[in-house]
Amino acid sequence: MRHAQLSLIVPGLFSGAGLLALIAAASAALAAPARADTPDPATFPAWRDAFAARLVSEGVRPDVRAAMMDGLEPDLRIVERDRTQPEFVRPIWQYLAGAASAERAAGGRRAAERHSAALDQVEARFEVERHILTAIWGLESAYGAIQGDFDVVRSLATLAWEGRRRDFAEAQLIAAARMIERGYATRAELKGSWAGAMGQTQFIPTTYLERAVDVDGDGRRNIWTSEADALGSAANLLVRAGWEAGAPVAIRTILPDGFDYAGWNENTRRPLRAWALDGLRPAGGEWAADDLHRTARLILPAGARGPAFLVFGNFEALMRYNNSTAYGLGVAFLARRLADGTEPPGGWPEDDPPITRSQARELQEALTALGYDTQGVDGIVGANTRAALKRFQAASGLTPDGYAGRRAYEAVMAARAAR
Ligand SMILES: [Ca+2]
Repeated sequence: MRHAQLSLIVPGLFSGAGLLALIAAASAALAAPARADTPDPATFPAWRDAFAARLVSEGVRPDVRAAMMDGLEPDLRIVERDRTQPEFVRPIWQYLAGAASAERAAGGRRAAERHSAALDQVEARFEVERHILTAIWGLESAYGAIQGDFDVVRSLATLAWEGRRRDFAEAQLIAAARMIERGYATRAELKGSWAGAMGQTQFIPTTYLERAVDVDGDGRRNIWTSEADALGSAANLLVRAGWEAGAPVAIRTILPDGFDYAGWNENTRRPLRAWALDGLRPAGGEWAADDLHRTARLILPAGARGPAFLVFGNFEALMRYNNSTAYGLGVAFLARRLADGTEPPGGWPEDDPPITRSQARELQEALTALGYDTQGVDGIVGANTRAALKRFQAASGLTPDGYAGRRAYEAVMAARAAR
Protein backbone atom coordinates (compact mmCIF):
# COMPACT_ATOMS: atom_id res chain seq x y z
CA MET A 1 0.00 0.00 0.00
CA ARG A 2 1.11 2.75 1.06
CA HIS A 3 3.66 1.29 -0.58
CA ALA A 4 2.74 3.35 -3.43
CA GLN A 5 -0.11 5.67 -2.94
CA LEU A 6 0.05 6.34 0.75
CA SER A 7 3.71 6.86 1.45
CA LEU A 8 5.56 4.73 3.80
CA ILE A 9 7.12 4.13 7.03
CA VAL A 10 7.96 1.83 9.86
CA PRO A 11 7.74 -1.92 9.54
CA GLY A 12 5.65 -3.12 12.46
CA LEU A 13 7.01 -6.00 14.45
CA PHE A 14 3.58 -7.51 14.56
CA SER A 15 2.62 -6.52 11.09
CA GLY A 16 0.88 -9.51 9.63
CA ALA A 17 1.14 -8.41 6.09
CA GLY A 18 1.47 -4.80 5.26
CA LEU A 19 4.86 -3.61 6.25
CA LEU A 20 4.41 0.03 6.67
CA ALA A 21 2.78 1.91 9.45
CA LEU A 22 0.84 4.77 8.07
CA ILE A 23 0.36 7.00 11.01
CA ALA A 24 3.61 8.75 10.37
CA ALA A 25 3.22 8.85 6.63
CA ALA A 26 4.90 11.82 5.10
CA SER A 27 5.85 13.25 1.79
CA ALA A 28 9.03 11.87 0.28
CA ALA A 29 9.80 15.38 -0.91
CA LEU A 30 10.15 16.46 2.69
CA ALA A 31 12.25 13.52 3.71
CA ALA A 32 15.84 13.75 4.84
CA PRO A 33 18.35 10.92 4.97
CA ALA A 34 18.63 9.49 8.47
CA ARG A 35 22.18 8.27 7.87
CA ALA A 36 24.68 9.38 5.31
CA ASP A 37 26.82 6.24 5.15
CA THR A 38 25.96 3.90 2.30
CA PRO A 39 27.35 0.37 2.44
CA ASP A 40 30.02 -0.51 -0.09
CA PRO A 41 28.54 -2.77 -2.82
CA ALA A 42 31.89 -4.61 -2.83
CA THR A 43 30.80 -6.17 0.48
CA PHE A 44 27.65 -7.69 -1.06
CA PRO A 45 29.23 -10.94 -2.35
CA ALA A 46 30.36 -11.81 1.20
CA TRP A 47 26.77 -11.55 2.45
CA ARG A 48 25.50 -13.42 -0.64
CA ASP A 49 27.90 -16.33 -0.14
CA ALA A 50 27.13 -16.58 3.58
CA PHE A 51 23.39 -16.54 2.92
CA ALA A 52 23.72 -19.11 0.11
CA ALA A 53 25.40 -21.37 2.67
CA ARG A 54 22.51 -20.77 5.03
CA LEU A 55 20.05 -21.83 2.32
CA VAL A 56 22.04 -25.07 2.01
CA SER A 57 21.78 -25.66 5.75
CA GLU A 58 18.03 -24.89 5.59
CA GLY A 59 17.72 -27.67 3.02
CA VAL A 60 16.59 -25.41 0.18
CA ARG A 61 16.71 -27.25 -3.14
CA PRO A 62 19.80 -26.51 -5.29
CA ASP A 63 17.83 -25.25 -8.30
CA VAL A 64 15.88 -22.85 -6.06
CA ARG A 65 19.09 -21.62 -4.45
CA ALA A 66 20.56 -21.01 -7.87
CA ALA A 67 17.44 -19.21 -9.11
CA MET A 68 17.56 -16.90 -6.11
CA MET A 69 21.26 -16.27 -5.67
CA ASP A 70 23.11 -16.63 -8.98
CA GLY A 71 24.22 -13.25 -10.26
CA LEU A 72 22.28 -11.43 -7.53
CA GLU A 73 23.32 -7.80 -7.05
CA PRO A 74 22.07 -5.25 -4.50
CA ASP A 75 19.52 -2.61 -5.51
CA LEU A 76 20.83 0.61 -4.03
CA ARG A 77 17.41 2.30 -4.36
CA ILE A 78 16.24 -0.02 -1.57
CA VAL A 79 19.02 1.19 0.75
CA GLU A 80 18.04 4.77 0.09
CA ARG A 81 14.36 4.10 0.79
CA ASP A 82 15.11 2.14 3.94
CA ARG A 83 17.38 4.83 5.30
CA THR A 84 15.21 7.79 4.48
CA GLN A 85 13.12 8.91 7.40
CA PRO A 86 10.50 11.58 6.89
CA GLU A 87 10.94 14.73 8.93
CA PHE A 88 7.30 15.75 8.78
CA VAL A 89 4.68 13.49 10.32
CA ARG A 90 1.44 13.44 8.40
CA PRO A 91 -1.56 14.29 10.59
CA ILE A 92 -3.92 11.36 11.02
CA TRP A 93 -6.83 13.49 9.77
CA GLN A 94 -5.04 13.97 6.44
CA TYR A 95 -4.32 10.26 6.21
CA LEU A 96 -7.92 9.33 6.98
CA ALA A 97 -9.33 11.89 4.53
CA GLY A 98 -7.30 10.19 1.80
CA ALA A 99 -7.88 6.64 2.99
CA ALA A 100 -11.66 7.08 2.98
CA SER A 101 -11.96 9.70 0.24
CA ALA A 102 -14.95 9.88 -2.09
CA GLU A 103 -12.67 8.86 -4.96
CA ARG A 104 -11.34 5.78 -3.19
CA ALA A 105 -14.87 4.78 -2.18
CA ALA A 106 -16.07 5.20 -5.77
CA GLY A 107 -13.18 3.04 -6.96
CA GLY A 108 -14.11 0.49 -4.33
CA ARG A 109 -17.72 0.32 -5.46
CA ARG A 110 -16.61 -0.26 -9.04
CA ALA A 111 -14.09 -2.93 -7.99
CA ALA A 112 -16.63 -4.67 -5.74
CA GLU A 113 -19.19 -4.66 -8.56
CA ARG A 114 -16.65 -6.09 -11.01
CA HIS A 115 -15.66 -8.84 -8.60
CA SER A 116 -18.94 -9.41 -6.79
CA ALA A 117 -18.81 -13.17 -7.39
CA ALA A 118 -15.40 -13.41 -5.70
CA LEU A 119 -16.63 -11.30 -2.78
CA ASP A 120 -19.76 -13.48 -2.44
CA GLN A 121 -17.61 -16.59 -2.35
CA VAL A 122 -15.15 -15.17 0.20
CA GLU A 123 -17.88 -13.71 2.42
CA ALA A 124 -19.67 -17.05 2.52
CA ARG A 125 -16.54 -19.05 3.28
CA PHE A 126 -14.84 -16.79 5.86
CA GLU A 127 -17.67 -14.64 7.25
CA VAL A 128 -15.75 -11.41 6.89
CA GLU A 129 -17.86 -8.52 5.60
CA ARG A 130 -17.26 -7.51 1.98
CA HIS A 131 -16.90 -3.82 2.76
CA ILE A 132 -14.04 -4.57 5.14
CA LEU A 133 -12.30 -6.74 2.55
CA THR A 134 -12.85 -4.15 -0.15
CA ALA A 135 -11.44 -1.42 2.12
CA ILE A 136 -8.29 -3.45 2.84
CA TRP A 137 -7.94 -4.16 -0.87
CA GLY A 138 -8.23 -0.44 -1.59
CA LEU A 139 -5.66 0.60 0.99
CA GLU A 140 -3.20 -2.19 0.21
CA SER A 141 -3.08 -2.03 -3.57
CA ALA A 142 -5.70 0.45 -4.88
CA TYR A 143 -7.92 -2.56 -5.65
CA GLY A 144 -5.10 -4.47 -7.26
CA ALA A 145 -3.90 -1.62 -9.47
CA ILE A 146 -0.71 -0.82 -7.53
CA GLN A 147 1.06 -3.95 -6.36
CA GLY A 148 4.67 -2.82 -6.77
CA ASP A 149 7.06 -4.12 -9.41
CA PHE A 150 10.22 -4.53 -7.38
CA ASP A 151 12.03 -7.87 -7.60
CA VAL A 152 11.19 -9.07 -4.09
CA VAL A 153 14.17 -11.43 -3.76
CA ARG A 154 16.58 -8.70 -4.79
CA SER A 155 14.90 -6.15 -2.50
CA LEU A 156 14.99 -8.44 0.52
CA ALA A 157 18.58 -9.47 -0.24
CA THR A 158 19.53 -5.79 -0.31
CA LEU A 159 17.82 -5.20 3.05
CA ALA A 160 19.54 -8.26 4.53
CA TRP A 161 22.97 -7.17 3.27
CA GLU A 162 22.48 -3.58 4.41
CA GLY A 163 21.90 -4.99 7.87
CA ARG A 164 19.44 -2.70 9.64
CA ARG A 165 16.72 -5.36 9.38
CA ARG A 166 18.82 -8.39 8.53
CA ASP A 167 16.92 -10.98 10.61
CA PHE A 168 13.60 -9.89 9.18
CA ALA A 169 14.86 -9.85 5.60
CA GLU A 170 16.63 -13.22 5.82
CA ALA A 171 13.52 -14.85 7.31
CA GLN A 172 11.52 -13.44 4.39
CA LEU A 173 14.06 -14.73 1.87
CA ILE A 174 13.85 -18.23 3.31
CA ALA A 175 10.05 -18.03 3.10
CA ALA A 176 10.42 -16.85 -0.51
CA ALA A 177 12.59 -19.91 -1.19
CA ARG A 178 9.80 -22.15 0.17
CA MET A 179 7.28 -20.40 -2.08
CA ILE A 180 9.39 -21.21 -5.14
CA GLU A 181 10.17 -24.75 -3.94
CA ARG A 182 6.51 -25.57 -3.42
CA GLY A 183 5.57 -24.20 -6.80
CA TYR A 184 3.45 -21.34 -5.46
CA ALA A 185 5.32 -18.83 -7.59
CA THR A 186 8.33 -18.70 -9.85
CA ARG A 187 11.36 -16.60 -9.01
CA ALA A 188 10.27 -14.10 -11.67
CA GLU A 189 6.73 -13.86 -10.32
CA LEU A 190 7.88 -12.66 -6.89
CA LYS A 191 7.12 -8.99 -7.48
CA GLY A 192 6.03 -6.44 -4.92
CA SER A 193 6.88 -3.35 -2.90
CA TRP A 194 10.46 -2.30 -2.19
CA ALA A 195 10.09 -3.83 1.29
CA GLY A 196 8.87 -7.22 0.05
CA ALA A 197 5.07 -6.93 0.27
CA MET A 198 3.43 -8.75 -2.63
CA GLY A 199 0.26 -8.84 -4.63
CA GLN A 200 -3.22 -7.39 -4.17
CA THR A 201 -3.05 -8.01 -0.42
CA GLN A 202 0.59 -6.92 0.02
CA PHE A 203 1.60 -10.03 1.94
CA ILE A 204 5.24 -10.53 2.87
CA PRO A 205 6.53 -14.07 2.16
CA THR A 206 6.08 -15.41 5.72
CA THR A 207 2.49 -14.14 5.80
CA TYR A 208 1.90 -15.68 2.39
CA LEU A 209 3.06 -19.09 3.64
CA GLU A 210 0.96 -18.85 6.79
CA ARG A 211 -2.20 -17.22 5.52
CA ALA A 212 -2.62 -17.24 1.74
CA VAL A 213 -5.37 -19.57 0.47
CA ASP A 214 -6.68 -20.92 -2.82
CA VAL A 215 -10.29 -19.83 -3.12
CA ASP A 216 -10.89 -20.13 -6.87
CA GLY A 217 -9.91 -23.80 -6.79
CA ASP A 218 -7.14 -23.87 -9.38
CA GLY A 219 -4.65 -25.29 -6.87
CA ARG A 220 -2.57 -22.09 -6.61
CA ARG A 221 -2.70 -19.38 -3.96
CA ASN A 222 -2.51 -16.53 -6.40
CA ILE A 223 -2.61 -13.19 -4.56
CA TRP A 224 -1.34 -11.36 -7.66
CA THR A 225 -3.97 -11.96 -10.33
CA SER A 226 -6.81 -13.88 -8.65
CA GLU A 227 -9.17 -11.55 -6.78
CA ALA A 228 -10.85 -14.53 -5.11
CA ASP A 229 -7.52 -15.81 -3.78
CA ALA A 230 -6.35 -12.33 -2.74
CA LEU A 231 -9.55 -11.34 -0.94
CA GLY A 232 -9.85 -14.80 0.57
CA SER A 233 -6.28 -14.62 1.85
CA ALA A 234 -7.00 -11.26 3.50
CA ALA A 235 -10.16 -12.73 5.05
CA ASN A 236 -8.24 -15.78 6.25
CA LEU A 237 -5.65 -13.57 7.93
CA LEU A 238 -8.41 -11.67 9.76
CA VAL A 239 -10.25 -14.83 10.83
CA ARG A 240 -7.02 -16.30 12.18
CA ALA A 241 -6.51 -13.03 14.07
CA GLY A 242 -9.93 -13.39 15.72
CA TRP A 243 -12.29 -11.54 13.37
CA GLU A 244 -15.90 -11.72 14.51
CA ALA A 245 -18.57 -11.20 11.85
CA GLY A 246 -21.15 -8.58 12.76
CA ALA A 247 -19.09 -7.09 15.58
CA PRO A 248 -17.96 -3.46 15.47
CA VAL A 249 -14.45 -2.28 14.57
CA ALA A 250 -14.38 1.24 16.00
CA ILE A 251 -17.16 3.46 17.35
CA ARG A 252 -16.80 7.19 17.72
CA THR A 253 -17.45 8.00 21.35
CA ILE A 254 -18.43 11.09 23.34
CA LEU A 255 -16.62 11.34 26.68
CA PRO A 256 -18.48 12.58 29.75
CA ASP A 257 -17.70 15.95 31.34
CA GLY A 258 -14.90 15.53 33.85
CA PHE A 259 -13.53 12.42 32.12
CA ASP A 260 -10.53 11.07 34.02
CA TYR A 261 -7.76 11.42 31.43
CA ALA A 262 -5.07 10.75 34.04
CA GLY A 263 -6.61 7.37 34.82
CA TRP A 264 -7.06 6.47 31.15
CA ASN A 265 -4.63 4.19 29.34
CA GLU A 266 -4.85 3.56 25.60
CA ASN A 267 -4.14 -0.15 26.11
CA THR A 268 -6.73 -0.92 28.80
CA ARG A 269 -9.50 -3.18 27.52
CA ARG A 270 -12.80 -3.23 29.39
CA PRO A 271 -16.31 -4.46 28.61
CA LEU A 272 -18.35 -1.83 26.79
CA ARG A 273 -20.80 -2.04 29.70
CA ALA A 274 -18.09 -0.62 32.02
CA TRP A 275 -17.34 2.25 29.63
CA ALA A 276 -21.07 2.98 29.38
CA LEU A 277 -21.37 3.05 33.19
CA ASP A 278 -18.56 5.63 33.22
CA GLY A 279 -20.76 7.84 31.04
CA LEU A 280 -19.22 7.23 27.61
CA ARG A 281 -21.81 7.24 24.85
CA PRO A 282 -21.73 6.68 21.10
CA ALA A 283 -21.61 9.75 18.85
CA GLY A 284 -25.02 8.78 17.43
CA GLY A 285 -27.84 6.76 18.95
CA GLU A 286 -27.41 4.27 21.77
CA TRP A 287 -25.04 1.42 22.49
CA ALA A 288 -26.24 -1.82 20.92
CA ALA A 289 -27.24 -4.30 23.61
CA ASP A 290 -25.37 -7.04 21.73
CA ASP A 291 -22.12 -5.09 22.09
CA LEU A 292 -22.22 -4.44 25.84
CA HIS A 293 -20.31 -7.63 26.69
CA ARG A 294 -17.60 -6.95 24.11
CA THR A 295 -14.29 -5.53 25.30
CA ALA A 296 -12.92 -2.31 23.88
CA ARG A 297 -10.12 0.15 24.52
CA LEU A 298 -10.37 3.89 24.23
CA ILE A 299 -8.07 5.71 21.80
CA LEU A 300 -7.62 9.44 21.28
CA PRO A 301 -5.53 9.59 18.09
CA ALA A 302 -5.19 13.39 18.21
CA GLY A 303 -5.62 13.94 21.92
CA ALA A 304 -8.48 15.30 23.99
CA ARG A 305 -9.38 17.98 21.43
CA GLY A 306 -9.94 15.41 18.68
CA PRO A 307 -12.45 12.59 18.30
CA ALA A 308 -12.37 9.61 20.66
CA PHE A 309 -12.98 6.02 19.56
CA LEU A 310 -13.72 2.78 21.34
CA VAL A 311 -11.97 0.06 19.35
CA PHE A 312 -13.02 -3.60 19.57
CA GLY A 313 -11.53 -7.01 18.87
CA ASN A 314 -12.00 -6.58 15.13
CA PHE A 315 -9.78 -3.49 15.29
CA GLU A 316 -7.06 -5.60 16.92
CA ALA A 317 -7.41 -8.11 14.07
CA LEU A 318 -6.75 -5.25 11.62
CA MET A 319 -3.67 -4.37 13.71
CA ARG A 320 -2.38 -7.85 12.90
CA TYR A 321 -2.70 -6.97 9.25
CA ASN A 322 -0.88 -3.69 9.68
CA ASN A 323 0.13 -2.48 13.12
CA SER A 324 -1.01 1.12 12.76
CA THR A 325 -3.90 2.92 14.43
CA ALA A 326 -4.32 5.10 11.36
CA TYR A 327 -4.56 2.01 9.14
CA GLY A 328 -7.19 0.38 11.36
CA LEU A 329 -9.32 3.52 11.39
CA GLY A 330 -8.73 4.00 7.66
CA VAL A 331 -10.11 0.52 6.94
CA ALA A 332 -13.05 1.11 9.28
CA PHE A 333 -14.02 4.45 7.73
CA LEU A 334 -13.51 3.37 4.13
CA ALA A 335 -15.63 0.28 4.81
CA ARG A 336 -18.33 2.46 6.35
CA ARG A 337 -18.26 4.83 3.38
CA LEU A 338 -18.56 1.86 1.03
CA ALA A 339 -21.48 0.52 3.03
CA ASP A 340 -23.62 3.64 3.42
CA GLY A 341 -21.74 6.69 2.11
CA THR A 342 -20.82 8.04 5.55
CA GLU A 343 -17.85 10.41 5.39
CA PRO A 344 -14.89 9.94 7.75
CA PRO A 345 -15.34 11.83 11.03
CA GLY A 346 -14.39 15.47 11.39
CA GLY A 347 -13.67 17.47 14.51
CA TRP A 348 -9.89 17.10 14.38
CA PRO A 349 -7.58 19.69 16.00
CA GLU A 350 -6.15 20.99 12.74
CA ASP A 351 -4.52 23.89 14.61
CA ASP A 352 -2.43 21.41 16.60
CA PRO A 353 -0.66 19.11 14.12
CA PRO A 354 1.80 16.42 15.18
CA ILE A 355 5.36 17.54 15.77
CA THR A 356 8.24 16.78 13.39
CA ARG A 357 10.88 14.12 13.98
CA SER A 358 13.46 16.64 15.15
CA GLN A 359 10.91 18.27 17.45
CA ALA A 360 10.11 14.82 18.83
CA ARG A 361 13.80 14.37 19.65
CA GLU A 362 13.81 17.74 21.43
CA LEU A 363 10.62 16.80 23.25
CA GLN A 364 12.10 13.50 24.40
CA GLU A 365 15.30 15.18 25.60
CA ALA A 366 13.36 17.88 27.45
CA LEU A 367 10.89 15.49 29.08
CA THR A 368 13.70 13.25 30.26
CA ALA A 369 15.63 16.25 31.61
CA LEU A 370 12.50 17.35 33.47
CA GLY A 371 12.25 13.94 35.15
CA TYR A 372 9.72 12.29 32.80
CA ASP A 373 11.84 9.56 31.27
CA THR A 374 10.93 8.74 27.64
CA GLN A 375 13.21 5.65 27.65
CA GLY A 376 15.38 7.00 24.89
CA VAL A 377 15.58 9.71 22.23
CA ASP A 378 14.73 8.44 18.76
CA GLY A 379 12.44 11.07 17.25
CA ILE A 380 9.53 8.61 17.15
CA VAL A 381 6.58 9.28 19.43
CA GLY A 382 5.69 5.88 20.86
CA ALA A 383 3.99 4.56 23.98
CA ASN A 384 6.88 5.53 26.30
CA THR A 385 6.99 9.10 25.03
CA ARG A 386 3.21 9.44 25.27
CA ALA A 387 3.27 8.11 28.85
CA ALA A 388 6.03 10.53 29.85
CA LEU A 389 4.20 13.44 28.22
CA LYS A 390 1.02 12.42 30.07
CA ARG A 391 2.83 12.60 33.41
CA PHE A 392 4.26 16.01 32.51
CA GLN A 393 0.80 17.27 31.50
CA ALA A 394 -0.80 15.99 34.70
CA ALA A 395 1.87 17.62 36.85
CA SER A 396 1.52 20.89 34.91
CA GLY A 397 -2.24 21.26 35.16
CA LEU A 398 -2.74 20.39 31.45
CA THR A 399 -5.14 17.76 30.11
CA PRO A 400 -3.08 14.56 30.34
CA ASP A 401 -3.85 13.03 26.95
CA GLY A 402 -0.28 12.24 25.85
CA TYR A 403 -0.82 13.75 22.39
CA ALA A 404 2.47 15.09 21.02
CA GLY A 405 1.14 18.03 19.04
CA ARG A 406 2.68 21.44 18.67
CA ARG A 407 0.90 22.79 21.77
CA ALA A 408 2.27 20.06 24.03
CA TYR A 409 5.71 20.55 22.50
CA GLU A 410 5.65 24.27 23.26
CA ALA A 411 4.50 23.67 26.84
CA VAL A 412 7.32 21.20 27.44
CA MET A 413 9.95 23.43 25.85
CA ALA A 414 8.76 26.41 27.95
CA ALA A 415 9.01 24.34 31.13
CA ARG A 416 12.48 23.18 30.10
CA ALA A 417 13.59 26.77 29.44
CA ALA A 418 12.23 27.90 32.81
CA ARG A 419 14.31 25.31 34.61
CA1 LIG B 1 -6.19 -20.06 -6.84
